[in-house]
Amino acid sequence: MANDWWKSAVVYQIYPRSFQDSNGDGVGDLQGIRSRLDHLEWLGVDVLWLSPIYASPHADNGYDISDYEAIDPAFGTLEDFDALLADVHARGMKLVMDLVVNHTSDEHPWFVEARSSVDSPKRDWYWWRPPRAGFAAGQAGAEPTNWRAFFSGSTWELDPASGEYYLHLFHVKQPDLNWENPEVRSAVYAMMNRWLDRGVDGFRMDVINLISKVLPLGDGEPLPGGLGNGFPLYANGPRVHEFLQEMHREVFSGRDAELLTVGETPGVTTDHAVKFTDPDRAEVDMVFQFDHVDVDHGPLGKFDTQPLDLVRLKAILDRWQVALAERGWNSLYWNNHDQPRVVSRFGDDRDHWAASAKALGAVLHLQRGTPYVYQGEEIGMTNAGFTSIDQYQDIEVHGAWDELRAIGVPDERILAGMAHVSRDNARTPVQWDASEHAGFTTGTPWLPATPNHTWLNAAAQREDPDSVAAFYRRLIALRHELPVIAHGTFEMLLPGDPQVFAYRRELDGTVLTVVANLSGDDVAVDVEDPGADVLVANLPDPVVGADLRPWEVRATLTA
Ligand code: TEU
Repeated sequence: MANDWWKSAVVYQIYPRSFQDSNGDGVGDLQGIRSRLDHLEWLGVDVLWLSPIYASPHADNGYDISDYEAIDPAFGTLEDFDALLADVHARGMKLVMDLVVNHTSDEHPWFVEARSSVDSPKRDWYWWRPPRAGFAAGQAGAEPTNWRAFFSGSTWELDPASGEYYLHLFHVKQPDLNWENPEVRSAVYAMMNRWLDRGVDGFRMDVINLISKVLPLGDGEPLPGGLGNGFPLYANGPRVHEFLQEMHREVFSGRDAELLTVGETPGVTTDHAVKFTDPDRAEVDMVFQFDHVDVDHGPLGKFDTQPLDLVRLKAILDRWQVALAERGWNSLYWNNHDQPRVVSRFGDDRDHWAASAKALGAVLHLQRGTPYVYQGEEIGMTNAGFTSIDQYQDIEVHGAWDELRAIGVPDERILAGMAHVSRDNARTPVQWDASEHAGFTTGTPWLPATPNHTWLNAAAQREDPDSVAAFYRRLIALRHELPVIAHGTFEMLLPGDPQVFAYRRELDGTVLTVVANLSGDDVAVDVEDPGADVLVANLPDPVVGADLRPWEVRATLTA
């Protein structure tokens, strides 16, 4: 197996809670995943990435882990896991686990012990600080730094017993591990090694570029609302590359070629991304950057959603293609469990649902990088259509609701933003068929299935050669078949065009040209080679060189 087999691979992300329930409790589980492997094999994906299935109080749906060695009973048992892994391998696929080690749950025994006493041998496994000088514990403004947490409020929580605060970049139930402490790092590496020894094929590393903080911890630039922006003080921090190189030595060396490692890296710059993914540096295979999915955020954050500026979106993706052309490697994604559904966000889920889902799929999959398909994306699943705050389960939404109301943003505006970009949009049950609850569960689903499952579902699409799913299947097969897709150069075309996304790929004399109309108007394009053959298209009777119809995509090949 070539060392860079993952350059021609496609990864499929499973969010177990919403994928398939097998026991009627309304929560997806490992046996449920086993029962749906046919679909994934049919689709042709190479690697499955499982969002966290470890023991967890589920404050953040499993991104708050209380035991790295155990499977959460909601999902099954270790035996179920071994059976799933064996099934996945038997079908020629790989299985990658989520690794959440910037923080644990506050219910993890490490934190319970750390919290028990200032003298605990585990005290220094987390970040403890006294109140700010001149302030009493609990007094307003006593937090050791002014940082705002990702899920609203301060990043510091007072532990009344000791009068000290602990750091949580995310939720109060997600205390940050102190990676400065070598014992923490050894414990994490040992745990990773045990999972690899068990047979897993790699890791998707949650917020891995946040593990090294600038010391001493200090205040960030003030934000509206009184807190400060700590991000530059803990993202891409001073020791992050050193830690990942150490992890590589301690965990991956010797078995690296078979594995896939991907770092989730919010706020990563292209310079850091090259460092993270340059094979000579031995850190990770690829990272997830966020610039393109932050494109519609407004001054008040993600829920202050702005209309898509396509020229800007293209400039961002072009910049990433260019920056990682010589060294390093891109991940390509529109969707994951934290992002709204792309057909609703950048496509047109009302008038051109199928065409826009396919056009967006093609534009992404034919770029240079490893594509990730998030469950349900392959059938063009849409946003949830929630209209009231009570319909949401996500902690991020509820934190933001309180915070935005407190600064006077009208409810309707907040709800409109949430309907566009809340994470729950991605977390409704996978729409398997037209039956009640979309075939996801026989019980009551933890989040309701979207009503459009009566016509938008996998069963219907598997029978239809023109379906969104059939189109994704073809895109995945093309990456396996055509080296120009995996390995060719990338050149953006028509960068200033506000409706067309077009680019050219080239390898050893083979030229692949992609032209996509990401609008509902007819538009002219003049960048295709008139002698080229249509490789893949989303509308009937494509004609090379003709005006693009609404949401039409054509990929053409010249040998
Ligand atoms: O997400 C980290 C992250 O920076 C974002 O995706 C974040 O959730 C989003 O910007 C909020 O709007 C990872 C996981 O993917 C996410 O599900 C977890 O909640 C988070 O880390 C904490 O573990």
